[in-house]
Amino acid sequence: MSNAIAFDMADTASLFDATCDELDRQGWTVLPPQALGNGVRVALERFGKIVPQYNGEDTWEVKVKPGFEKVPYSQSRNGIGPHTEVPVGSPPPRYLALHCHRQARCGQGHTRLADGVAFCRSLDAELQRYIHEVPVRFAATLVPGATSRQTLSVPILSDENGRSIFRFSYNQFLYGDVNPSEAALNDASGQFDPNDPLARLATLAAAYFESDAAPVLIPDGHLLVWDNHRMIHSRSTFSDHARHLTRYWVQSS
Ligand SMILES: O=C(O)CCC(=O)C(=O)O
Ligand SMILES: [Fe+2]
Repeated sequence: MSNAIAFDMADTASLFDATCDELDRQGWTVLPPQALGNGVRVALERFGKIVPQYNGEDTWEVKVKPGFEKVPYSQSRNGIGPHTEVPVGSPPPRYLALHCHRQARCGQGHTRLADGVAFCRSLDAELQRYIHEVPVRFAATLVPGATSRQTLSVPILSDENGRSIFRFSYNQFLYGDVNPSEAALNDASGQFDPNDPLARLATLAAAYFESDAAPVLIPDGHLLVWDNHRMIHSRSTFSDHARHLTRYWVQSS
């Protein structure tokens, strides 16, 4: 093995160690293209096993497709409220990853991240009790308006096999589904019961995001990875149709 290759491998290994530390510390990290020389899949194997998504495939293209102009959906240009991925999963994927092929050039389209556990600590005693004790029926359709949906009843913050898992969906709490249809959005039309704990949590999370979320505009060729049992993410609206990311779900043992 040449010295240059040996140096490159050592370099990549220390880069990984640094990013793993950052992931542990702040709940998310961005891997640069140099760390992805052997491919995104090889890089993600450091974190766990890539698992199939709602479509049964290992990857999901976060890319604008026609038909989703009015809904807060990954394949639209619309913003998406604060959520964790796959709250109906038991467990949800431990890590989420977004590999950026081409970021929006319009200055928007940020993936925003905030610490869900810190958000929980910011709540009043009544809501703290609610998130720990009251099961919430999470519901997810694969595509807005589809008939088949997955559901799971579990408290927002639960302990599963000795690990704390945080689940959240602004869409679900306000519109009844992780991927609400246009009809569900119109039905609600801004009428929320201010005493409903789920509506209160959705509103509080949106405000928390305004002040505390880190806006990440993943550069082309980079891979954003975050801890989906701890972090909440959202997306800002954008206008550039060419934005293209590939999403991965990673499960750890
Ligand atoms: O487009 C993004 O930055 C994130 C979209 C999203 O929430 C997802 O694909 O899970
Ligand atoms: Fe998401």
